[in-house]
Amino acid sequence: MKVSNILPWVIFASVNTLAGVWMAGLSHTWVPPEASVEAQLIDNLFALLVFLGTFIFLGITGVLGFSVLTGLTSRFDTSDGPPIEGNLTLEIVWTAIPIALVIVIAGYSYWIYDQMSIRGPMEIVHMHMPGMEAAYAGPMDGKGEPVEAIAVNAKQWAWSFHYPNADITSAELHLPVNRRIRLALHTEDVIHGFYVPAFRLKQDIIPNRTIDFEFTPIREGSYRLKDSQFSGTYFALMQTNVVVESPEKYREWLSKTGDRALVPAANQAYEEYTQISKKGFKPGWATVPPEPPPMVNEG
Ligand SMILES: [Cu+2]
Repeated sequence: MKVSNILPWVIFASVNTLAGVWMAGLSHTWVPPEASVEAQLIDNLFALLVFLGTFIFLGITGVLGFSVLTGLTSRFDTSDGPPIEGNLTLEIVWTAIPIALVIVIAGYSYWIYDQMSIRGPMEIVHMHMPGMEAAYAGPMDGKGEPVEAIAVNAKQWAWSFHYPNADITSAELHLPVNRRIRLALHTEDVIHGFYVPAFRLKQDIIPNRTIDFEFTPIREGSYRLKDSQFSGTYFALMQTNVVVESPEKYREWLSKTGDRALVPAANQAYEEYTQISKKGFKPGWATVPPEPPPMVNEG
């Protein structure tokens, strides 16, 4: 094959690669700031997918555009195109490449999932790579720091968080920065979804089962926890703040909150429902009344 035939393809592929790398870099600006170690891992996977998508998209549209521009026939040529039957080499190549890509993406995704070691459903389905010991984390994280254990309670339609070491309950999730967090996710009624976009983490909470869920917040700030499941009428209101703060500030918050009395948490779903029923509005169909708001140390 003559160099003059290969060179344009090499240039074309290099331009595509550069465009792909540029888009992959750009993809980090399309998502919320990375507030957890896991978010960094997920964003790297996302960047890889953006790179591959860009390369393939430009590759195909480039060849298509080139073919259209260079393959134009003269205005009055009504003859048929050459009867191309098939090309075994081409068919093998365009089958092998996607298969290889899928294997690479699947392997990399699983490696990332394992790196995250969020535990979560892994323990329930025992989905471990053959010969790979499950990283059943003990009370200490890999650096010998104690894992911060917090119990998360979900119900229609409110989140509450119990800190067993300080024996306090809060309607907001406070977390110390750069510490391994282990949440014990529990629901009192239906399936709810623990979803924090800034952490790029989502875990469904299943009735009659407590799911351990681990991650490491790395960026101080206030983020939103949402319910990613349709858990009924007021699911959209099932939101609260996630506050990531310095260990000092966290300890301060724990002790301050410990001095406050237990009171019913502010709960928009409950308030709205109570108002509506006070007005005597009858929707005409059965609806699930919200659970009474959780008792939290906010008195
Ligand atoms: Cu919910």
